[in-house]
Amino acid sequence: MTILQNFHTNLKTKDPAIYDAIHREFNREEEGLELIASENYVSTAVLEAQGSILTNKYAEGYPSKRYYGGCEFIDQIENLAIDRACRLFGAETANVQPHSGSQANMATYLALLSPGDAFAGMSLNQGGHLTHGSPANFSGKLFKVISYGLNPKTHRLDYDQIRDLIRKEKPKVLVAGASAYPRIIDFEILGTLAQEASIDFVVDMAHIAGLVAAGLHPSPIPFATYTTSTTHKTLRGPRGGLILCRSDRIKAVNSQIFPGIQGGPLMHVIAAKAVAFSEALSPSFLEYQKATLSNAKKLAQELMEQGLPLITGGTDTHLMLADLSLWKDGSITGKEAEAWLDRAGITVNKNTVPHEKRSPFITSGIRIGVPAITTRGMGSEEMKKIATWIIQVLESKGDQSQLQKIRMDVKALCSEFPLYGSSKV
Ligand code: DSN
Repeated sequence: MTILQNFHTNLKTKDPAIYDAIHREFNREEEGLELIASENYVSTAVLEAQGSILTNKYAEGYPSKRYYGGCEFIDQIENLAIDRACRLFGAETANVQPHSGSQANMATYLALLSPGDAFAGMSLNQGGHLTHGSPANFSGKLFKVISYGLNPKTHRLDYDQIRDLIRKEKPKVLVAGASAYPRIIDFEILGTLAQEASIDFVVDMAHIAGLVAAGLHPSPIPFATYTTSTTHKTLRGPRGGLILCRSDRIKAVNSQIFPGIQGGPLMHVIAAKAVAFSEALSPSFLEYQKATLSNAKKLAQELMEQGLPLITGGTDTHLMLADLSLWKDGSITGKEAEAWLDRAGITVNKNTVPHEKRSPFITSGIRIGVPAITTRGMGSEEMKKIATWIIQVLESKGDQSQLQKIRMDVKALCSEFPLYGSSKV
């Protein structure tokens, strides 16, 4: 029996269309190389908790303060999730109810700012996130946004520039964190800048939360008013959000999550978060995060040795950003590279580069991350092969027969690292 058959015996007969789509997605995940930096594979224990009967329960409110009866076991689950999150990150307290990272960020902004107030955040096209002030997002619509970016020469965060911006523009909050930044973020310096200006400091550590939990990236917890995260990236839990803070700060953010922007918490997801936090507290999680970092370094080194320029010349984290505008004649776009790699069974996403000249729908870069392939157990040898395939795909310029051949090689490699111990559904 494979995991899908175990999980979906009823679904198969009751809703074959959905079963079939899940089955096909499982095969896609199993047979391809998942290099989207924000994705990962959860454990079967996380899957079981998230697929559990807890989805039946309404539990608006917080442990011991619910608006519905019958919450005694729900309270146990939420308290366990909070305790484990606090132990994992060394935080005083937590809100584990945000349905997503966006909602975690929204709750912290609303706890600290009124509509029209100003905050400073990293701009999306320099590696930030939509919720850090993009005009297309609630964060850019509700608040005045002061965007900071990277040093144009080094493509690294420029802390002097951020200090000057804070002094000049006087935002009420400094937001840090990134979706496509391959280097360590110095939360101590940023926290000091916020402190000097007597403003609050919010850190969205979604991408690096697993590395922070393992002690392999400096923690923002000692410096930030609120630290937000998703739970499904390097942290390898279910899709969802999380807020960590000091005990005297929790009330403001709790009331923004509920009743402010959410109703009933997703208790099946909170149970799955609790399971993932427990897994992240185990020694094997540290080994996993160490392997993630060494795979990222190896893949980056191989790509660069084979001629593909990376922004900042490498990585300190789980991801890297390839700059196609500097590769050969610069004519290949991120959009083309993403499509060709997809046809070869390698999933990445197109991404803007710091000096981007193309639109965000076309781009000149691709973002490449290793958390998912590291979860499968791949290591140094595999990174070498993957780098070579990426280069071959780019050199193929989309030639269908070459992409098909690489796809077969990718599939053969993936069959040596089966997901959930299953070789075929
Ligand atoms: N979509 C996520 C990412 O890929 O980085 C951010 O929310």
